[in-house]
Formats: sequence, structure tokens, C-alpha cells
Amino acid sequence: MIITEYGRKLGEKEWEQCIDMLLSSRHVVLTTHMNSDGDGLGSEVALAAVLRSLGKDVSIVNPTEVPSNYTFLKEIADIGVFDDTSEEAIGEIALADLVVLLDANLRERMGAIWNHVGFARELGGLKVLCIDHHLDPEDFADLMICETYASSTGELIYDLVTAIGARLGREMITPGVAEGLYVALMTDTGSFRFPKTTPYVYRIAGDLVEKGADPNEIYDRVYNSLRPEALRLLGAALSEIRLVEDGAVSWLFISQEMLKTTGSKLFDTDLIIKYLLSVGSVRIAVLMVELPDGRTKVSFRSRGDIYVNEIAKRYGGGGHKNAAGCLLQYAPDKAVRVVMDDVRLFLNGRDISTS
Ligand SMILES: [Mn+2]
Repeated sequence: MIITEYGRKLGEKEWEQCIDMLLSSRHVVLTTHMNSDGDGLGSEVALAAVLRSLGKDVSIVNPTEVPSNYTFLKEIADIGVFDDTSEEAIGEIALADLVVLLDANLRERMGAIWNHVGFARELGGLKVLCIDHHLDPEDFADLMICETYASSTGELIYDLVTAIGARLGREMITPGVAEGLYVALMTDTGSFRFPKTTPYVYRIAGDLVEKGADPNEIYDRVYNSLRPEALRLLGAALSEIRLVEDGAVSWLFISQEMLKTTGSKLFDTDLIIKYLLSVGSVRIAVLMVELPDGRTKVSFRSRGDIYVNEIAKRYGGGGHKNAAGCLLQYAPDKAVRVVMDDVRLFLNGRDISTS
């Protein structure tokens, strides 16, 4: 179990071990975290297309369904995305000699898929590789590339694919690969605005556009493809946003009832969090969503040097400095009380690790 955290752009040498693992495998399964996003999905289809062009058998098996605004990615690499309840998906994992987790660094982020992966790994013959950019990796894979400097997992996959191309002496970035990676970069940088949008990220984006990614079309497909139900949810949610702590904290609770009334789905809530941070005075934004099983999904966002992943960590979650999340076992009332108490203490510079 090796965790690499170089903290800077990886050179060809540093990708070597990762490339060896990929090149020596025959049947690869790619997966990403629950409630997949553009970074995880875009990285998956890009890496899948590259590995396929090298003659590998590649499947994508995800723990939760693909949000409707990303289903166009399925066509890019001509690869099906299964959910973990299908026999076919479980069969794919049983056949695999390498499972690659993208855009997550904790086992539990794979949901039920880890049960199958962990089991197959214990039987022997299955290796696990993790490529990610979140803080606080858990040591569970054979090799973990965990680089928090990266704007996105897509940025790391770009470097990996470039290193593969250098080793094999051929161009690996087809228009499909470029499109997947562009989706990953665009979504995780908030359309090239977030703090980790370095000059290098713009250079990669330029290269991807040169190699066939269409920024206008991709933006339209990802952001202007809302279902009417999502718009109804947005309307209902905006009017419920609360500002507390003199406007330094914004929060919102979305109940199952609100999802039902508006006809929206869990993944429709993803578009709401940015509005919580759209008020200039807000330092910490908290979005809580009641899940069908009664648990509460919490997403944190922050401005500047506020490490909201520290709050998420208390509840077994994690993420980035300015974007993190966790799952609470508590029912809504208690979840709101507990989380908002923590946020208040945290904002005021108190140590919450012992509270
Ligand atoms: Mn990401």
C-alpha cells in the first residue's frame, strides 16, 4: 500500500508505477464516488477510452446512477455505466484484475461496490489503484496517487495519459478523451474560477480544446440541461436559504418532502449549493439534504482559509479545504442542530475535535 502525495505536478518517473499497473492489467474496472459528478465521470470515460485503445477490457461500474446532464458522456467512450445492483456489474468486478477508484480516497465512497472489490481482492489477483485530489486519504489500495494541489482528478488523468503517450510514443488524447477531461476540469473548477485554477489548468484546457473538446457545447450540455423539476426545486430551495452569524454562514435544509413536491431527484440538489455561497458576506455555506433512509447528507463550502473538511471529518467525511461533505446518521432535526452548532464554533476559531 503506497500513498504518493508529492504536492506538485508529477513527472513521468512518478507516474511509472501507476502506468505499469495499468499496462500489465487485462480487465480493468473503473469506478468513482457515490453521487458521481463531472470530474469522476469525465475522468472515467477519458481513462476508459485510453485503456481501450491499448487493447484492455474496460468497464465502468458506479455506485449510483449518472445524473441526467452527464449521460452524454456514456456515448463518448461507448461504455455502459452500470449500477452495483446489476448482476452484470458484479460479474465485471469478479473478472477484473485491476479496479481504479477515481475522484475519491475513502472505501466507503464506493458504496456497496467496495464489498465486491474487497472480497475479490482478498481472494487474490485483484489490485486496486486510486487516483484522487481530496485531503486525508485512507490507506486501502495497492497504489494511491493523492495530489491535493490538483484542481480535479481530470487534471491528474491528463498528466497520466500524457505520460502513457510519452512512454508509448503515441498521441493518446482523441476527441473523446479530450471531451471527458474537459468536462472533469470545467466542473471541478466551477468553469475555471475556483482557487486551484492555475495557469497550468488553462493550458491543459487549451490543449483539450485543440484536441477536439468543444467548450460551448460541453457547457451547454452540462449546465443548460436542467429538467423542469430541478428548476422547481431551485425555486423552492432559494426561498428557504437562511443567513446567520451576521451573514457569515448560510444554510439550507432540503427535506424528502421538498424533493417529492417538486418531483426532483437527489442529484438535482447539486445545483443549489453555489447559491448558498453567492452572498458576499458568507464564509461558510451548509447544504443538508434528507435521504430516503432518514440519514442526512451534508455539503460544506467556504471562502478563503476555512478548512471545512475539518468539520466533515468529524462525521467520517472529508473533501477539500473549500468543499467537503459527510453523511450523518441523525434524523433531520438533530442533524441541523448538531451541524450548525459545530459550524458556529468552527467559524469562531474553536477546536471542535473534542466538543
Ligand atoms: Mn474532483
